[in-house]
Amino acid sequence: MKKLPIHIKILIGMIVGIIFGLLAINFNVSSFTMDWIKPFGTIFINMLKLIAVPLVLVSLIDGISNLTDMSKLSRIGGKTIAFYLASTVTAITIGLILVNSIKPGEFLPEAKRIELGEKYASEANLKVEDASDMQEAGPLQPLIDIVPDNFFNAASNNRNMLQVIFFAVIFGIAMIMTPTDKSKPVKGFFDGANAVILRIVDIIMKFAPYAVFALMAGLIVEIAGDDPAGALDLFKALGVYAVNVLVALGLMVFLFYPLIIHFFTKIKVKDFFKGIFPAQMLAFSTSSSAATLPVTMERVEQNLGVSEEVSSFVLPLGATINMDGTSIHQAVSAVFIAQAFGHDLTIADQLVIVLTATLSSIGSAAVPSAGLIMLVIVLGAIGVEPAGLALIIALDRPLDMCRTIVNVTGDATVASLVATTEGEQLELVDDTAVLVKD
Ligand code: DAS
Repeated sequence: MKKLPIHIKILIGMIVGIIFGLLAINFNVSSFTMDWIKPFGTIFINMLKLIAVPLVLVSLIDGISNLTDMSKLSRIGGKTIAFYLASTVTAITIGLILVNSIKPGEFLPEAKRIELGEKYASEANLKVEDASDMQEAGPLQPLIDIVPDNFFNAASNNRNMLQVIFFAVIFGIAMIMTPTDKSKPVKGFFDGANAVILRIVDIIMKFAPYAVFALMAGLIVEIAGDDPAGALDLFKALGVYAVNVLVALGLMVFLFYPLIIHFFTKIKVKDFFKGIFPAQMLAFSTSSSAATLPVTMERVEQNLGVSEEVSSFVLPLGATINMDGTSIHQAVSAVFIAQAFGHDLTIADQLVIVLTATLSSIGSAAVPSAGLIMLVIVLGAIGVEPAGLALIIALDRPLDMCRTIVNVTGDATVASLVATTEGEQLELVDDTAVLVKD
């Protein structure tokens, strides 16, 4: 087991968990499963919730404070960030349209959805807004709620993640504006803290195969009740959910990005895909935009003709703050979990998902399963208990491999677009891009 790649281990954990759950129902040991197995899955989810706030804080502060070259930032930074935000909001919108039309969560029987919703809501320590607060809330209350009045309060509850993000953005920008001799030690601290936090994420994810086993066994027992055939409802709902995510990811890679390349750059779509294919494959196998970044940069410069000046700014920034695939996964997963818990989402909730999935994809670190951890933000923001992660954790790794391809392809698309707006004439001469300045 030691030598197997993590995603194979997680797959084994999922299969063994399903078998264990079905056998538990058959041999009437469901309560043993709920009392002695499922808690290990709950502990894993609590560890993910534990690391979410520190991860957002250090990865956003570190990412923003890397934008030190304000002069370069002003020339190409503005349009780079505008293109990144536009592609992320497009991705989330595609995801939301699909998940609200297909409704994967409603493949679970209604009675089960209501039961799950009540169970998880009662377990939730979500503070229930007092009705009077809601009455006082004016139209700009969501905006007021983003600004924390006490940082430690904000950091104390995953529901306040937007407040943590607000603080991180302000802190990062202030670091850029502070004279280097003063901000250097702070920058060093956050560089180090970021590395340590990512190491903690790495350690937590080593427990994933065992946690997925415990969570799947618990889910099977919870959803199938005393009839093993009831597990089919779970498999159906998870299958439709996975297809839903993959279709949205596919629309980005095979429709949205090619349209941008075709209509707004001088690169032929087939050359674009030939150029970045090795980076896409590395993204798939590593589930990490950061690990793929050196190859993404080399392919975008060598084969797409983007200058080193543009790629060395746009791509590292993109690997940190532009994760279109992750934002799709978060939007679809949040709505799927809400549906599975019988939690009706309003249009306002959907808009909150657009905002929080955009922000959490910005805050997501470019490492495996970072998007899963940041999903805690989106769930908390729409009042859905993050323990609902149990439903989708088993599929997270294979979906992470796919969504990281989209993250990397989106970065390469924006780099090509920025290069074109910088007047970089990209001509391919026998498969190598020749950079000709206009
Ligand atoms: N695997 C992350 C990345 O490197 C994205 C994610 O976890 O969603 O892009």
